[in-house]
Amino acid sequence: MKKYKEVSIDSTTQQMYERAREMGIETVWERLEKQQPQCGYGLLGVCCRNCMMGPCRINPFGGEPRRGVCGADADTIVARNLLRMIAAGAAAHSDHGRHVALTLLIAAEMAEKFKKEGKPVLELDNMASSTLPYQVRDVEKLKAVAERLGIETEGKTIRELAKEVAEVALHDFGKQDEEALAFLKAYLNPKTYEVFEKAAEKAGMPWFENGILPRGIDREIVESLHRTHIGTDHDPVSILLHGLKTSLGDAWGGSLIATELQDILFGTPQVIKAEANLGVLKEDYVNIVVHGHEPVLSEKIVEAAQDPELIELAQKLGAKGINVVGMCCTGLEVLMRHGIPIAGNFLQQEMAIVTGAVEAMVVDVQCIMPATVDVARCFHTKIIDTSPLATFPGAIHIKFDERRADEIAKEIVKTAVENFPNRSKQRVEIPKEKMAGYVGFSVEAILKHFGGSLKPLEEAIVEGKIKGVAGLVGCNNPKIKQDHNHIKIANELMKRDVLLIGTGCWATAAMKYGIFLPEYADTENVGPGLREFAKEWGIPPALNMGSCVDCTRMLVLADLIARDLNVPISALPVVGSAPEAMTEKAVSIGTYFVASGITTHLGIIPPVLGGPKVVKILTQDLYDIVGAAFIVEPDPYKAAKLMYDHIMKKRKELGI
Ligand code: SF4
Ligand code: MSK
Repeated sequence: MKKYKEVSIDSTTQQMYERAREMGIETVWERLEKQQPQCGYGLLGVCCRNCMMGPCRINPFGGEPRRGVCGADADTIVARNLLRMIAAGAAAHSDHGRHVALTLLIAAEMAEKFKKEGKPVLELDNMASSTLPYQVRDVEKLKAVAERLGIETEGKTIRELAKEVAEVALHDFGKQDEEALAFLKAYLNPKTYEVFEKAAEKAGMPWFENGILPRGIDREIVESLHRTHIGTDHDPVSILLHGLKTSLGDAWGGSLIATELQDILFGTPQVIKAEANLGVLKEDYVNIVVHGHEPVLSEKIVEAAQDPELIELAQKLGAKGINVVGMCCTGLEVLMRHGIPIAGNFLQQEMAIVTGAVEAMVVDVQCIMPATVDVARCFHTKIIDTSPLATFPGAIHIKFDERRADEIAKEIVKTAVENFPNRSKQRVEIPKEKMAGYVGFSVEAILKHFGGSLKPLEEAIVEGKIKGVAGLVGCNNPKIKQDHNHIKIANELMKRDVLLIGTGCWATAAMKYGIFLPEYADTENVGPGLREFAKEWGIPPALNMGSCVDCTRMLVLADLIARDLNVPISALPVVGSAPEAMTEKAVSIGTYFVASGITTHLGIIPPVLGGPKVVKILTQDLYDIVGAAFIVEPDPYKAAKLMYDHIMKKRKELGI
């Protein structure tokens, strides 16, 4: 068993981990320990289960067997496995995006139907009617997205525009022509577009029509499965090129659609102060943790928790009120838009339950451990699963339907409230620590803050006050002490005057340690140039840009800078990092960062080391193909140095 200080640098996690051990509750760290030693073939990526002649394993030391039963060698197997990881990650993000597009469409169609039924026309045309489960909260953004997509906006109602935008988005999922995605074409600067177009030719594979430009979001994911079927694609170069293409379908397709359409439906984030860490749970309140990824659900839970009848019920049952807090990315969505506090990142999901103070953990999709149900059994906590595509044995199933969103959200909140009397007061222990921070740095909020353009930021970069920008993303992974690498890399980069932007569990980690407070710029962890810039503009030295799908906000920001400088994204002094990566989605994000021209560091070694050609392509050859590549370095200090060196190299190339 691990000592509490070994599992996390977060004192709240340490406290709850100790508590779980005292209570004999198994957590992620014990389960990881029971898995030791983990399979060496799996870690190197040289195990294949793609057909029933296998499973096959390649001897990583050069002896026999050198090939699988079909003849596939280590590089083919490693590349295929990696492509399947990218495809799964892209599928998760993109299915999320599809869900949001369908929600926008459903809302627009309901408005049309209600209008025909004689309900107030103006409200419905503006999609502002409270009879609709989902409204258009950001009309300006809807118009801006429509204009980018080339949709005529003059003389159209909001309802008509919403419908058209949703239809263009949905078309990008299933279209069958060879053209690049409509969203990609609408958002990407021509110089980067050209890089995508020519990438395959540069890699010696001119038969890739239109290079690595994704044609259909679903199509690239399906093709990934096809290519990796036994007896299909065996060249690591073509397999990985398709990996880039699939990930770009995620970046400039599925994830981008998720972010942009969520902003339309729920509002574009603006700068707001909020709090993070387990200390946001309240002893006297009904605590509801929303966990997962899709704000289509969590937005409605936040609304339902404000229902006077439900608050009254909570009070009748002895609570002071209802406290909704977030976990993982759905938490970040409501944090960014409403300042709803976030209780923690990936490795704190079990810890939140161990407080004994959670009435319900309401889950949707992705990054939710099935073990939450087992931990919840030790307390009164109810796990409520809500997505038709994610069912947890032992949980309560209240499946969500957008058409009846309000009714279902109220049912979920009521279930939580009615569980309050089952809480055992003696078994409650909520860690005290929480930290404030400023969040809500959407691209629009950043532009607004800088007076309508990115010039101040660009000038600071050119002057050298800021050396460059690093996009930090991704998960926790119990193989690394929770948050340790997130914070070390962040500090090492900020010390070198690198401005940070970030999302996902990295962003929650950063917030927990005060990095999103403007006064953090006064600490020794921030260099003089970045300090001066942050103080001049009244911003923290690191900006929270949202959830995992909001990594696209970082791409859009990089793209705007690239446009202003008339260069492809790959020319910018910009780097990415996923210090504690865990999910297949993180693999897709890392790949699309690189494919888009942003050299990206991974702090966890992905299962590729068994394929020397694959390693060379990923860490070297991609520089010639897309102008960026992967840096793999588990040591956070060395990693930060390598990332900084890359930024300085790019500065030199730009002549600044
Ligand atoms: Fe083995 Fe080839 Fe089948 Fe993979 S595809 S399991 S390497 S025979
Ligand atoms: S929640 S993908 S653990 S960042 Fe998006 Fe966190 Fe990684 Fe899930």
